[in-house]
Amino acid sequence: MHELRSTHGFDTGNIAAKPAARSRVAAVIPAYNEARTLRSVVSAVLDEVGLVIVIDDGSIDATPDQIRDLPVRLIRHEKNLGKSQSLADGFHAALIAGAEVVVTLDGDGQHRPQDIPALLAEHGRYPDSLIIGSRLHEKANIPPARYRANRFANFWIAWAAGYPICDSQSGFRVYPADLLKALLPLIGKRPGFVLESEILILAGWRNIHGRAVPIPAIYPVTSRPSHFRPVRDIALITLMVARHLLMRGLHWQGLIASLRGPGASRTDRPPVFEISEPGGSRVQRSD
Ligand SMILES: Nc1nc2c(ncn2[C@@H]2O[C@H](COP(=O)(O)OP(=O)(O)OP(=O)(O)O)[C@@H](O)[C@H]2O)c(=O)[nH]1
Ligand SMILES: [Mg+2]
Repeated sequence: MHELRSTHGFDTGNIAAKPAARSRVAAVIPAYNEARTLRSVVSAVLDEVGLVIVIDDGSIDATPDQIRDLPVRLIRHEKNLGKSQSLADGFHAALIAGAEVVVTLDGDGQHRPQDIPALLAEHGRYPDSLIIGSRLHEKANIPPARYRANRFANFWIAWAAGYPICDSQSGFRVYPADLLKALLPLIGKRPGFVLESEILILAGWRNIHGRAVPIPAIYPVTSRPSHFRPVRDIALITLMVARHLLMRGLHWQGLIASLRGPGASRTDRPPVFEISEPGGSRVQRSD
């Protein structure tokens, strides 16, 4: 890994113009061959947070060229290391820069930067929680195979974490810096998409639950093919979950807690999740 640009931090650029509440918020954006969408994503995120960190994960297209003139911190992996490692490097850079809050979102345009304020508002109400932009209530907009893979992952991760989880695979999240400082040293290097799932489990064991904020499920017909390889990536996540379950003697009480109440993952009855409306009121939704 090397840093292409290190001059951008919280104390430079247009940070002074940002509302104080957002000035210590960093966004971490992993990007692997996202030349088509990255510039518009990053430009919009710059309006929302104090520092933007982009990890170019060994892209072989023009991804880094798209943002060279923007005031972002750009980290480059010489070869592709996976989303987990990209996020981990971004988290470390954000913490070193003094971030108090870290937003993550994808570089492919599936997460709308204009939804960042809604996630940050939920963070403001629950500053110790992990906030998750949740998409699965929009089942009709999600390719069926991706929807099924997400529900499969939800079941196992909720079991291991010990509570019902709406959307365990969403990369649109808000992390309190203290949570990252506590968990990153425990996790180390992880392949594929494993890191985000493992954080949910380890946070759950500390009674830190993900709180869902509804966001649209965006799967444009013109988008590039997903990098997510359902068999390999779900297998890696399942192995990680199995390891944690075995370490905890299968954690049966976690299974019961994850199935309890409205968040049940039974397939004969659609799960109902407690999610926040923009005004802060709580409603029950089903997918
Ligand atoms: N898949 C993948 N994504 C990476 C990698 N490194 C960074 N990323 C970024 O991680 C984000 C998520 O990747 P996607 O392939 O879109 O995965 P996803 O959004 O979970 O899957 P879809 O819902 O099918 O789009 C994107 O911003 C990628 O550019 C990598 O090695 N593999
Ligand atoms: Mg995507």
